Amino acid sequence: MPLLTVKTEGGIAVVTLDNPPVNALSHGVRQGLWDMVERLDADPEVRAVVLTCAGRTFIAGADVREFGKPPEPPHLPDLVARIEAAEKPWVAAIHGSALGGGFEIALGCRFRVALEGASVGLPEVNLGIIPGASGTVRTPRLAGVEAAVQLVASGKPVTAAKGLEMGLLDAVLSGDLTAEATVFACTALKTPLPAAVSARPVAPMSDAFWAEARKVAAKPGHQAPLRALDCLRAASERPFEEAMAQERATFLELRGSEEAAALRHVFFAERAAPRPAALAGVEPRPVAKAGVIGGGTMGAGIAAACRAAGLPVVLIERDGEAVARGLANIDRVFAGAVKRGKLTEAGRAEKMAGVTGTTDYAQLADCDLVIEAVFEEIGVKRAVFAQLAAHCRPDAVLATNTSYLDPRAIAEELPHPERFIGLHFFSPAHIMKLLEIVPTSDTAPEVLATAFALAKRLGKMPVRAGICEGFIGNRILRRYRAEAEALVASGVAIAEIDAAMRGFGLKMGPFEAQDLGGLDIAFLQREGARAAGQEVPETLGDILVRASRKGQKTGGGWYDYVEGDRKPRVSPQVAELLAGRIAAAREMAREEIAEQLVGAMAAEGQAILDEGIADGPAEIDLVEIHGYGFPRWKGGPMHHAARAAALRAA
Ligand code: T1G
Repeated sequence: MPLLTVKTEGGIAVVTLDNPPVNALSHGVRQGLWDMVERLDADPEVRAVVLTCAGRTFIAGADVREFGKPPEPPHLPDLVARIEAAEKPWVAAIHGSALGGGFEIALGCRFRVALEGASVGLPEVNLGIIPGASGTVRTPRLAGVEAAVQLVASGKPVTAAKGLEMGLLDAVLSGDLTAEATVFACTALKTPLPAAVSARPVAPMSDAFWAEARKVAAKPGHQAPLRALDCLRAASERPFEEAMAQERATFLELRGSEEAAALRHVFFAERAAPRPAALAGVEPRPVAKAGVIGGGTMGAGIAAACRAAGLPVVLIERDGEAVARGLANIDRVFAGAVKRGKLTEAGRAEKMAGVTGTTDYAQLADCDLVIEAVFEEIGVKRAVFAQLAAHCRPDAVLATNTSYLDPRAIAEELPHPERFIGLHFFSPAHIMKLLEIVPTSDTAPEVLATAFALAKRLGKMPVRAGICEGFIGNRILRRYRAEAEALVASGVAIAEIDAAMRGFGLKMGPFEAQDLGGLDIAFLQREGARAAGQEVPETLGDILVRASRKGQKTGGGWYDYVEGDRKPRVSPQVAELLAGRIAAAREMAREEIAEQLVGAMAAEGQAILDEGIADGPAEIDLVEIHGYGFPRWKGGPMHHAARAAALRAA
């Protein structure tokens, strides 16, 4: 198949680009488009050109796989300029998404029309770069600075309807896109053409506007959004060519940055993880109805996630009161969605109508999948699975949402153990993207495939984890906290450690995070292990919990809090309690603190890999990014540690 084909009728040339899967702008595509402009300009029969794409989408952008290589001409900015300078006006006819370089090609066209449901965007900051082919320069000239800032700095695409409202598009069409775009082109030829986008004026904005935009866009250690704002400002205050030069220089500089390498790593990891090679050709079991056992925070979140994905849900609780509480917990999730404008009241009612709350396990008889999310106690969980064994179909997938217990112990007496699997959701389960999928040696491949298919349906990022204490994420978390405590013991200030991790890009440091979540959960686990005869050394956290410092909920943990205020304050009582365990105060550079803690995470990750608990370093990175707030633009602890090692070696 040629990359580009053309068909001319009634003076309108329809050019179709076909470069699966997403019509990315590879070298061949750029050259093909360039040649096409020349050819159609020279064709006396052609009066206007409609550019369409085959397959699922318009051009999704530059070819990310070519980013590591030196750029080859024709360069994209030149191609966009060439299209804009064509004698015959081009109309971009967009379906699917016009993203990055794809939208920039559209900016070079004289008109942009899109099919209903399409989207347009400049997502480059998500890859640690900025638009590199006039996105920061032409967008403000097309739609004004505010619209351009919204599009470029957030990296979030907008729908066609919104794009029309913002002035990014000339029309939203429905029906047959090519036919409608051809009609649009014919009509457009009847009136004088609008100026090329590069020739349009742009109104500069105030200092206050830019200060606010920077505040909104800033993320520690993530330079692309702010550099994009610099370019947008230049574009609104300086001549076109100067702004283009600044954009190009910034683009090339960022393309080689650590941040861009990290975000490319995450881009490909996120696309590979949902489709593990081991499951190629394995058909998942169909899931049309789900059961959830337990209506607490976790169970309700899981039930809401299933329901939001369109599955009818049966919620089981132990008595009528608990059923009512569980249903209220689920409803609260949908009420929150209504408040945020994501759901209508009618939608909320429809979602809740699809949830059956009951104490009767017999109601699970027609469920294809049941997820247990009851109290983390082996006896309680085993009793639930005995009920499931009695009432569920033998081919129904039965899952436990344990975070620390050994799934094998939970399912010890379960008939048909091939249908059993661990599904470790993260709280709040309707929001957090990570899903650790924990098969046992008995789990059937199609049951594993069903878990991956469920993750996709729920919009989760699935990562297979082997069985060990804490699976992947919580095992690394434990090591990270232990390392942070070791730093405290060595004399580094608690607040310095938290500040260092915030500076690295986490929302919270390790101690602030424990104060928010409560220190008692991990404490009780350690106590449980001690009671079972394991040797677990006394941690600093244990000392605090024994002094009733369990975190914000008790007015203090690693820090003190005053009522009604979540701001952590350095605690003299903590200093006193830990005095005997802490060396003399010492200074440590924040960057060094962060490197040491991330290094510890990566070392634990390596042990996890060596034991076969995770399939690869990229999967570990996804666990940290989607479950624990690790900054995407650092690529995850494994990527970060590997890059740091490579830089030291260089
Ligand atoms: N380059 C190369 N491969 C890409 C690609 C790209 N830009 N986008 C997607 N793929 C591959 C992807 O790896 C997967 O491959 C397959 O396509 C399907 O993707 C100069 C600097 C378009 C909304 O950031 O957002 O333009 O795994 O599973 O759910 O300013 O892909 O099948 O082998 O995601 O239907 C800016 C990124 C680039 C767009 C489709 N563009 N892509 O979603 O499929 S920078 C982007 C997407 C740039 C200029 C610059 C989505 C999608 P495989 P998928 P999907």
